[in-house]
Amino acid sequence: MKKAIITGVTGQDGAYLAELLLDKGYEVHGIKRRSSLFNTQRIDHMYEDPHEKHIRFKLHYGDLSDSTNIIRIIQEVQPDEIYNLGAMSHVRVSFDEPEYTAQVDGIGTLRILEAVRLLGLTHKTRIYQASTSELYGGVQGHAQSETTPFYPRSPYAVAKLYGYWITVNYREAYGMYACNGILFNHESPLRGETFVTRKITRAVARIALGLQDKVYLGNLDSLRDWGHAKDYVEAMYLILQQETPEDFVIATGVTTSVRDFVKMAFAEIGVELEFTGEGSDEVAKVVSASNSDYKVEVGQTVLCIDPRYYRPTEVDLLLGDPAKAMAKLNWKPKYDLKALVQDMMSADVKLFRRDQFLAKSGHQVLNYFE
Ligand code: NDP
Ligand code: GDR
Repeated sequence: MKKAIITGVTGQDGAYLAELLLDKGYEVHGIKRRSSLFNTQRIDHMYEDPHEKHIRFKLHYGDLSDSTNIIRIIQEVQPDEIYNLGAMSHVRVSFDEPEYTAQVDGIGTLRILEAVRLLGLTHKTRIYQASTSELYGGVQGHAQSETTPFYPRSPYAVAKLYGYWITVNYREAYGMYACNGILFNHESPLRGETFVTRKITRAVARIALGLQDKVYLGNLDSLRDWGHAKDYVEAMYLILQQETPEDFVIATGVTTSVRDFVKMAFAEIGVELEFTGEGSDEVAKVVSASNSDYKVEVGQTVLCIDPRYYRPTEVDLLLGDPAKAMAKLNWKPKYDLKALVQDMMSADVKLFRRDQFLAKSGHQVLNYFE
């Protein structure tokens, strides 16, 4: 039985990847951080009682800022594969926590590579590094591929740039099977609530159910190449199954503005919008609402701009060229953007119907909009 370690197992990708590897018959070891409240909601459905003898999904406490626990866990597990997905993954927040982000997203990657080397597992353990389209940052104007130069535009992207190159360096210096997946944005119903797509689908669902009036967003002009996380974890797995270790861009090849994503999410509840005004004065109002089950009125302002969500340096356009992955990995996404929006919207409407029910029954429900 193959053994895999996943750092960041409690995150969006960690949860989907754990599911995929368990389906493929792996023994999966997830590294989770200690938190004062449970942080395992995304993986609870896979939980196996650690008191039982033969379990295939095991959780270990650990943190990418602590080399000692990384070495101990890798020594104990002797993994065939490590997927390094753990990170402070929010671009905007990285401007507030730049040093921590460098420690975890940059040096954390070194800690994994060096642990494998020091433990003599160089020829046994394959390593996947979660690299990102944010590396391209300021490089604009054409589809970005494995040969496009990098120009990081945030502390997050700069930290990930170190992670990218140290992975390449350990591959070249020590012959390690270590690869970068340069993944463009990928989303799902499990996406963190403060990334823009999930923030939008949650807000639209809450607006539809009368739990909220409007949503505040930042830059509506930025363009992203959005795919579905389920498709992207499949690519991570494929990258570690090749004969020779290489880096791959994973993307859909289609880019869409935040504004158009908003329109698509509202269309899922039968609402058409009109955007007026410019810059921080832009607003979106309802021009038609065809589904009488939902509490949305014509003329209602459902979106305003809050400059708090602007970034000191923005990445205006991301558009990936996945030709290499399609040819060499035989990878192809199953979800297009419309199917992704539908999946996220139906999950969030279901989620907030539960909140609506709880609120009606006198229970307090979460009211956090960030
Ligand atoms: P999430 O933010 O959903 O998950 C991040 C995971 O990392 C969580 O499990 C989190 O734990 C964990 N983590 C955070 N800090 C530490 C730390 N100090 N030590 C150990 N674990 C830590 O991210 P995604 O699942 O969306 O992304 C997975 C990876 O892929 C990340 O590295 C991200 O930067 C990268 N990436 C993501 C893309 C995307 O569009 N989703 C695109 C390209 C790259 P906790 O749950 O406790 O917070
Ligand atoms: P990104 O994702 O920065 O691309 O990083 P995010 O969803 O946070 O932002 C995408 C774009 O939307 C604009 N935006 C807003 N963003 C947020 N979060 N909140 C808002 O209110 C808002 N309004 C507009 C942003 O300015 C930006 O242009 C994600 C993360 O998953 C990274 O870890 C990953 O590496 C990259 O994708 C690829």
